[in-house]
Amino acid sequence: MKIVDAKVVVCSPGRNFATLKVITDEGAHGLGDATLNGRELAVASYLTDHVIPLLLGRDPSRIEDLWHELHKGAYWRGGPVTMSAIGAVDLALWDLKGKALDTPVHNLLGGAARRGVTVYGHANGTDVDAALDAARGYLDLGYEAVRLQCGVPGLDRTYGVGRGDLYYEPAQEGMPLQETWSTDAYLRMVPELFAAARDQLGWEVRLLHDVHHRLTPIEAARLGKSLEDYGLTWLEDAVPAELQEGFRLVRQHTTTPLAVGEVFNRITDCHTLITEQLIDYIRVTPAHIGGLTPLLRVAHLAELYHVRTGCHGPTDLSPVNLAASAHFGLAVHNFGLQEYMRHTPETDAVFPHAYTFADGMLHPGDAPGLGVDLDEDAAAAHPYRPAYLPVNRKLDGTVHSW
Ligand code: EZ4
Ligand code: CO
Repeated sequence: MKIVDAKVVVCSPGRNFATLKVITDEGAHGLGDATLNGRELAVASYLTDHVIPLLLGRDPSRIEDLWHELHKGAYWRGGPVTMSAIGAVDLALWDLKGKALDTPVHNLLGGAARRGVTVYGHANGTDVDAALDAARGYLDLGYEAVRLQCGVPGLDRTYGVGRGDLYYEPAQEGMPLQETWSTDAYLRMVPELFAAARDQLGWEVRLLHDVHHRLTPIEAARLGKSLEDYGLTWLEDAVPAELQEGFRLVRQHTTTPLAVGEVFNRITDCHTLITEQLIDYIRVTPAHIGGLTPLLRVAHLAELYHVRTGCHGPTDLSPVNLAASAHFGLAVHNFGLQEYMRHTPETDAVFPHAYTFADGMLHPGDAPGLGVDLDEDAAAAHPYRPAYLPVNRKLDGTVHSW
């Protein structure tokens, strides 16, 4: 089998997605997700201008070898653009291998290790009552776990608070929006949210919260301590993790479980976090860590250190990435929990897929490969539209992490 053609399709069925399609001489095709929110065209160019020419004529069954060639062969290793491009190739090759062997990718990864992939939904609202109403909506849909986010009194908008429906989308068309931030107001709000949640929702539901990289280690330690009585499943991205040692300070002070990793793109971004047991869940995701090949390596390292997986699963990655996460989550022993934000009907129409949701779980289905297709005619009806994540500033105007 040989790769005879490949292309990148960029489309915007409600939001932008970049998809790599690799075609073989036997007429099969594999799909990879190349989406990097707000930098879609950079990954598309990396693939079209620099990677696709290298793939033509190559044997797509040699996934491990091609991965290392793309990673080491460029000399310039790592970074979100490079690793998203390599990740798209890797996913397309796993998809092709499954199709060539007429078996779902989870079978190639060791086979099903559980009934399904337990997921959490995003419940949010402008205030505590609205967030808890949204959480009840998820429980009615069968979810066992929900992430709770709510507005911060005194701030116009904050991360994680959408438009009150199932479809949260932080990227906005045009130039980036400016949002504002107050750590003090935020730290007052979160414990009130979770006290009310346990009071009104009870203790059966698993609860999570995403700090979105906005605290320092000592602030995160204080937040973690203040949430201990509410039994969170995890506190996410408590601090930016470029400094992995920063998590030592958080860990020393709180038993609230910690999760991080959605912006990581290499195993070296998390090896200290894992080997020092500074976290409980590693949230790297197939498309951004460089594909299923390195994701498996991270998971196997994590298993030794009692760290479970919790792949990032936002709607700003396509159904191709979600399917890859579902196959991985079904098969890997130390799977923890999967983020699941529902894609819009327009997105689902462009990416018909075999995975299904029922009773709080995703199942990848048993279609060969990843089980996702790309309807190119439907995609062509939704051309790329520039859109960016917001920029965040403290009340005095200083730029802060968004
Ligand atoms: O803000 O994927 O846990 N989920 C998240 C996401 C991220 C977006 C950024 O593109 O933090 O909502
Ligand atoms: Co997050």
